[in-house]
Amino acid sequence: MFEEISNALQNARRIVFVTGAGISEESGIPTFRGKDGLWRKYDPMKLATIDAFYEDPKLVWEWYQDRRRNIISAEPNNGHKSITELEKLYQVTVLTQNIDGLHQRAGNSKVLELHGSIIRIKCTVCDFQKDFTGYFDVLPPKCKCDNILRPDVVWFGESLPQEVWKNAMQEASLCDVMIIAGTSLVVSPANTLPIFAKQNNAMLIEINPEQTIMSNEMDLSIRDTSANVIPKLVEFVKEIKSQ
Ligand code: BV8
Ligand code: ZN
Repeated sequence: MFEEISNALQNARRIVFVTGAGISEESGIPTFRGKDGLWRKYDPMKLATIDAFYEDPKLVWEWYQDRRRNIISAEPNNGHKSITELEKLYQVTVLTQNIDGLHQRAGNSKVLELHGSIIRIKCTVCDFQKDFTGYFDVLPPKCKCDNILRPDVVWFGESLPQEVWKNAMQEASLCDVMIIAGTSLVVSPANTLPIFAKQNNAMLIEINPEQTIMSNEMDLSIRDTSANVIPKLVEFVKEIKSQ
């Protein structure tokens, strides 16, 4: 599976993962575009906007409360966990579009959350924010300043947290190997990260059961799931590094 990139893996020092909903699919969290992406009859792309929130904050919160319940009860899978293993062999950074915190719960030590976190909540007005894994009885929940709270995620039309995005571009521009796992690469600017890596002549590896809009740019595309492939990558690297 990895023979054709063994030299790159042998000489690499810095590996960057770009991940999306697909890496959490095997933890029981629906993807956005997969067959189970729709929530009730709403298109996630429509609900994940500031307009939808101000139009009907109760509805949008019901959606996030549903996802929070699912995410808080989920467990990281072998895809997430084997990245922690890989940290023993390389300098690994994870650039994730996921808001579920499963990379961190799997022990991945360097994770940049490009689109925020569903676990963290913040006030729409004052600078109150905190991680919260509880359940809200009243929706939308109110801050002590009496304004409504929101999940600390990036909605469509909103800019990414600047510091996080700057660091992400940096990491992408300095990596030797970029592994793009479980993302359709439809959403920007996250989908530009492989271009930064290519500019640094990094090796691009795609792990996805399906073709994506950038499959032709990849040096290697593996049509299988992340929980199947990443553990095998760790075994392969241990093998070649022990020779
Ligand atoms: C911005 C947080 C500056 C919230 C998310 C028109 C054209 C081009 C771009 C735009 C446009 N109009 C607007 C834009 C910009 C827009 C955008 O990209 N829109 C897209 C839809 C066209 N981007 C933005 O708005 C960004 N901000 O640009 O700011 C700006 C500001 C003002 C005005 C203009 C510009 C903000 C984007 C962030 C939005 N927030 N999430 C929440 O989650 O509730 S995005 C959300 O959707 C996710 O975070 C993720 O990024 C995306 C879903 O994509 P994936 O994760 O890849 O999931 P998907 O289901 O698509 O694919 C899963 C893949 O996994 C599949 O390929 C599948 O085959 C594979 N898979 C399945 N199972 C497995 C697997 N792979 C491996 N193993 C498995 N087991
Ligand atoms: Zn407040």
